[in-house]
Amino acid sequence: TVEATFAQRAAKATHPLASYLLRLMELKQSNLALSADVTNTRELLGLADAIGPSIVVFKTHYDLVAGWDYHPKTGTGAKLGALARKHGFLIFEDRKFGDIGHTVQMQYTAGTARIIDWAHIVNINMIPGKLAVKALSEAAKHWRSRVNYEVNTSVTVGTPVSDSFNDNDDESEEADTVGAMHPLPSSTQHSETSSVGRKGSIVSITTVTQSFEPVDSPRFSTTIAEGEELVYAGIEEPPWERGLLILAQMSSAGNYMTPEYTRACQEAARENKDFVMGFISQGTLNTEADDDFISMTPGVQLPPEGAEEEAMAGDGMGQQYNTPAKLVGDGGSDIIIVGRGILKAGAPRAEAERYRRRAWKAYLARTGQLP
Ligand code: UP6
Repeated sequence: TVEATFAQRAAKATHPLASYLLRLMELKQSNLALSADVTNTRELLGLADAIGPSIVVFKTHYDLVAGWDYHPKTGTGAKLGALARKHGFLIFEDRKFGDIGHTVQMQYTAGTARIIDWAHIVNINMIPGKLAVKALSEAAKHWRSRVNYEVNTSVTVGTPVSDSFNDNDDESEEADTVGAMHPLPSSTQHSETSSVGRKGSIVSITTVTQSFEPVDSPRFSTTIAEGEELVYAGIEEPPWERGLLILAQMSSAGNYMTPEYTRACQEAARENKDFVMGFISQGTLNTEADDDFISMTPGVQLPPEGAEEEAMAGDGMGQQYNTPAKLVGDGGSDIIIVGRGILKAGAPRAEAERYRRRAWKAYLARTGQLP
């Protein structure tokens, strides 16, 4: 798969969310994920809006964000969802689940955060064993059937959205679940109708383009330098599916993930193909003929503009950095995950574009698309 283009892989991918993501990558010419490690919601949403055009995945650690609003319809998850639809990216909560199956199921679907409602993608540490993967997969299946049910029963073409949802904020799970993805409209919201196909049936649903207070975090209001065109083009909304990444290799020095452990992760992925869309790894883990998993790689930094592209130093706390050329080009990784390389830059937007261009070029070179 390292030589296949994202478009070719999208066409034959069996996981709907993986297929969507690969198409999104081709369309936006981006294999960049932003690791949005900021500590308040204002900065988080400001980042999603400012960097959204350059990325295909927005990675969160919701538990380090102060003031995360847990409201299913108007909270931080729902707002991120609106920005994801606006710019075309998927939300990846880097929760690194790591407990027994029953517990991770509950952590994924319940509690205050209700991660499954707003995160398209989550990931898991394989330490507890393969059955934890199965447990998350079951939870996602259940969630999806509930969403299907909700969409089929409560939303029909032409029905004003405001009538379709329960506004009384009760504890009803169904109302909350759909509400998270289709926030209640306010007078400033505008709605449109689109078609979504699932399980072979086309259901017309009314989507709401949510508007909320403008996010004008001064830190991320930098404009793109002249000549740096954004490449975003429109794409339909993502399928109502959830996906899992298995944490198979880490970027940190001295981590305990042995080759044997990584092989076990590959096995678990192959056994749960309908839910596992890929890996967090330091390169491609597609080692068998049938494998077509997406690899996302953290531990990425570029030297300053103009400097030779070579390995960067770590952060003094174990993190090790490599360049897009090494990870995507030589290692066969698909998506680079960048946090501080972009967040700490003087002009984060322009810096995100620089990472996007470099990672995309490494992909083009790998797949023989450079002249
Ligand atoms: N991350 C790693 N290495 C891994 C797995 N995950 O760094 O093996 C995550 C971190 C952080 C991000 O939790 O959110 O990727 C890297 O951020 P940085 O680019 O600022 O180092």
